Amino acid sequence: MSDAGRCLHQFRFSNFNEKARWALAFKGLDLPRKDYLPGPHGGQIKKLCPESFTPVLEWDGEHIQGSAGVIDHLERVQPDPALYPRDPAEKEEALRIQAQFDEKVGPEVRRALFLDTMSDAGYMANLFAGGKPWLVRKSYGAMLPLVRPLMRSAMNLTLDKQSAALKATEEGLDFVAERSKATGYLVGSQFSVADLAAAALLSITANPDHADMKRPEPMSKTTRAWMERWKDHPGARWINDMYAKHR
Ligand SMILES: N[C@@H](CCC(=O)N[C@@H](CS)C(=O)NCC(=O)O)C(=O)O
Repeated sequence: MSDAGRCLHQFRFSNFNEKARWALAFKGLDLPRKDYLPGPHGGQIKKLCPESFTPVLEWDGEHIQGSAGVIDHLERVQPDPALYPRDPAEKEEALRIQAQFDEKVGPEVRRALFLDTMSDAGYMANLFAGGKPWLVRKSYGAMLPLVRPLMRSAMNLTLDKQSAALKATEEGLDFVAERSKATGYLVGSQFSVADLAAAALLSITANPDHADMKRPEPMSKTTRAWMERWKDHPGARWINDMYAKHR
């Protein structure tokens, strides 16, 4: 199959973009990626799609915005290997779990992370602009004080939301630890969209050993403290297990 006219428009460091990357990899699709920097990305993405958010899958002239839409598209164009369970009741349950993580846990864990760590401009620039030339990384780091207010409003980053965000993160980790006890998976006895969504969106608590999500070393002080907070949670161990087996 030709990959011409197909690519992933993405942020390098992002749990929702990681969800789309994982789905592509699971389907054996190694598409080119176009990296955007949070802040300047808005106008560029809006030239492709109605909203400013990533991921956006470009597929033969179509632009599919949002991780769930990307997965749904991939299930149609490349059904094997499947991410949707064959059994209709299991499929419904897996999609329900995906929606719960997309709507609630994913944004909350991201909010908790950035509230704790976004003060480290140099480290943030490294995460987002990692693949860019040195000068771009340096200028992006210098620009971050200007970008931060945009990030604050896009992700609703205010300190009064911190404890709810931490609580939702912990509940997400508790949920996966509990639900996976019987079979290792969240629905039935096989890896599905539910596991992929939960593990990708929570991956920012676990520092999985994968080039797309592993934090650059040395970690900033706040990032190290964030990792320490979750490292012994059984949910974090489940995420690393899903990465080892399926990513
Ligand atoms: N529901 C969407 C959420 C995507 C999302 O929140 N993307 C963030 C990055 S993690 C983004 O691009 N934010 C910038 C913006 O909204 O302009 C999905 O599942 O993809």
